[in-house]
Amino acid sequence: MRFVRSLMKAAALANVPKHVDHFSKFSPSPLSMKQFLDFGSTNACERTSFVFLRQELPVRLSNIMKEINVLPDRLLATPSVQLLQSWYIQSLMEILEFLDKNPDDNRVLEMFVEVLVAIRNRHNDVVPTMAQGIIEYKDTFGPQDAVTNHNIQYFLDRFYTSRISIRMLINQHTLVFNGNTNPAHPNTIGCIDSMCDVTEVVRDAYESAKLLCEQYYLGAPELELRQMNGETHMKHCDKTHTPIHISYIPSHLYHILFELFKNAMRATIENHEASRTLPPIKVMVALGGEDLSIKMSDRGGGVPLRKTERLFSYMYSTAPRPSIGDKHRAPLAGFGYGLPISRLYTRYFQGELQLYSIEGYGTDAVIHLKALSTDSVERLPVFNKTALRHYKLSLEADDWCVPSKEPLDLAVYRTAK
Ligand code: W6P
Repeated sequence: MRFVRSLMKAAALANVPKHVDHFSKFSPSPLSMKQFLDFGSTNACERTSFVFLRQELPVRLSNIMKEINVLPDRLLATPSVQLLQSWYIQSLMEILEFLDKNPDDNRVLEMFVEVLVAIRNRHNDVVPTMAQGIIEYKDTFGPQDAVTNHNIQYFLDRFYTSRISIRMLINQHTLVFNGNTNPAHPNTIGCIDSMCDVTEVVRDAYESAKLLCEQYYLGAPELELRQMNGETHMKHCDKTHTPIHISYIPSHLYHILFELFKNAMRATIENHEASRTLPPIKVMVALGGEDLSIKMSDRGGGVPLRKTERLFSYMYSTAPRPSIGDKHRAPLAGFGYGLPISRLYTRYFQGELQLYSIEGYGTDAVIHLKALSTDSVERLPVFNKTALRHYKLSLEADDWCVPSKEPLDLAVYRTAK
């Protein structure tokens, strides 16, 4: 019996590349915030969601599995990336089991939820595992060239976006169809809040970052919060006090803001060690007809322009994780991938995250989100020829001059009179 089962398992495994080829030929189908909300409201139908997901999850998994396969061989061969690939293969096989199951059978639907939960857990540590792969690669082959750096940046942005989107689909299905509604948040459907109070999330994220900051530094900068509800057309409404609501995933927004607050607090404190007062972190929340924007300004001394790109670089920010109990570990150091992944969260629903730093003064971090749920549509990577071309870019000569360190010897040009 065991023998038969292991034979079947081997057969399934052997068929995986065929399935990956098949499903990667489809483009992922981006959902809008409104579609996510519809899945979980009155016309919610677990059967429809199941039929959609048993196709869409393999499509999203296969698209990114194809892209993992074009990573540099030396990175692909690391134990971490091998482990990661085995998770993707296992999860894909588990979902494919449902392709020939009856959607009208409630036991099938129940089993599907269980499998999704198991898949979510299996992939919990994808980010640190991938980071470990990058470390192994860097340790073995040294600091990499600009092309490798670019390719890894390009790949990880797409890989982590894919992961965010797959987890979003799994979270929505498992939360909406487990029968519970959250009484504290009647407007939430799964993990989406159709009335997400942005200012409230800003305060929450500030308070958590403040606690962490006080543990480490014995103090934290104050928060100065202002808002402008530019969509309030009523004369007697105070634009600075009418709450600002959008359809969004509060946990994503919290994650982004918490990360930004940690960075702003650390910069502020380390830049004012000598003085007795700390300049506050100023946050402005503004709602317009199209955008919801949040600007967070610190006076932490800023970062030189040359180094701002590095703040989003996976290669640069991949350092061995500080061991637990390490006295010198800085809890506000930004945990490596915090900023790049926060930017992916904003872009995932067509938003953006930008840093504008003034060296010698401070930094403005600006988040732009879509104010309208009809504009909030998933932004998803697709594996096609264009994507493949990005990896094939070779190290050709740059089309801008390289400034020379040697002063130009103008004597050469002096012509005889
Ligand atoms: C800094 C560096 C940084 C990154 C992100 C957010 C705020 C800040 N402030 O100095």
